[in-house]
Amino acid sequence: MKWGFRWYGEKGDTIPLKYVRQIPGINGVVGTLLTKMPGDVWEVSEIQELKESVEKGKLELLGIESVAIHDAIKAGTPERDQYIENYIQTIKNLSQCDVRMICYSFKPIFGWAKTDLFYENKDGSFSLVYDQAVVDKMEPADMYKLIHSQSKGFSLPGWEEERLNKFGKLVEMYEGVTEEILFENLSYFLKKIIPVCEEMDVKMAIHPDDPPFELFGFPRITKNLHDLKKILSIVDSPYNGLTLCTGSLGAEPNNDMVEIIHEVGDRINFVHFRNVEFLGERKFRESAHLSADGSLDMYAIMKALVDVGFDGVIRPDHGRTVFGEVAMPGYGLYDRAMGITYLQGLHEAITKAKG
Ligand SMILES: [Mn+2]
Repeated sequence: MKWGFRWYGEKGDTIPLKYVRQIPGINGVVGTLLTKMPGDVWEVSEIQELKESVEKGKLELLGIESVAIHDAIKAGTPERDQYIENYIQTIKNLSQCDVRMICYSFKPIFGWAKTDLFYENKDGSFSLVYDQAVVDKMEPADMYKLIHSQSKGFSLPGWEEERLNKFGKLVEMYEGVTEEILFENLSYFLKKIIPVCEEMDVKMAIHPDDPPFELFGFPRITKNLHDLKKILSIVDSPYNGLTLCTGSLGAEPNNDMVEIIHEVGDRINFVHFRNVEFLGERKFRESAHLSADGSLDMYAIMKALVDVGFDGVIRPDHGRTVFGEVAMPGYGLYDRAMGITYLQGLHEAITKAKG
């Protein structure tokens, strides 16, 4: 198992690698190329540059989060084949640079959504919050305005200005794309790329919906155990795998994280560890990682991962904004560093108790 940290690159992150390196037990980072648009080929020289910058910081590049999927592939338009070819080339180029894991998602229009990026907790720290009652009063495009008005100047992944400018076109593109069609389009994509992943030894890890329930009526196919099993059955290969994001799936109380891990544990290629506190019906707060601060039993989740023999990349997910830090909401240094240390404590105790 490798302990990682999400990192947006020297230009894109507020946190220098030398600080990430000081987190006890850390192995590396999960990186990205922020300059790349969905559908672009990631050139070997560009990947190599990212890898070298990580290695110069005495850390390992543990994977990519994310290589985004072009909307033509998700919507299933005739241009998709060209973009799938590009994706295949990126897989080959990553393999050439010895990068072995790609996190991605297959969500139309919205990658993730929250309604408050700086909700003040009782202790004076700040959390991301989702509240369906707020969403119900909004039009989809308002979500961009809300996120931008609260992002404090940070460019948030999935909420880039150019996507808002294209919003009307995007909605048009997905007209008539039901959950069934979206799933078929994912099947089409996976059947083309997984054989290449097998040959190149690059594991795919699809990220679940955040939140894991319907949003503005757009189709969502990565919400629960049923969906995940369906996706895994498209191509029965360890290279067609999952990102287990506890805070995404766990935001729906009916998603039993321990059950999910026991059912699909052998196909989990990447873990995002995060806790959420249920504040009401479809209303939750991204709490500190500690079980006592949220609604998820982090001990039980970690134990399930140990029990199924998880051996991939694991990282803390969104943290709160604490200690007066100025950072991208969810991606400050301090709370994620406290989170990973807590998770390592759970992991050590569980593995030692097993003997
Ligand atoms: Mn996640």
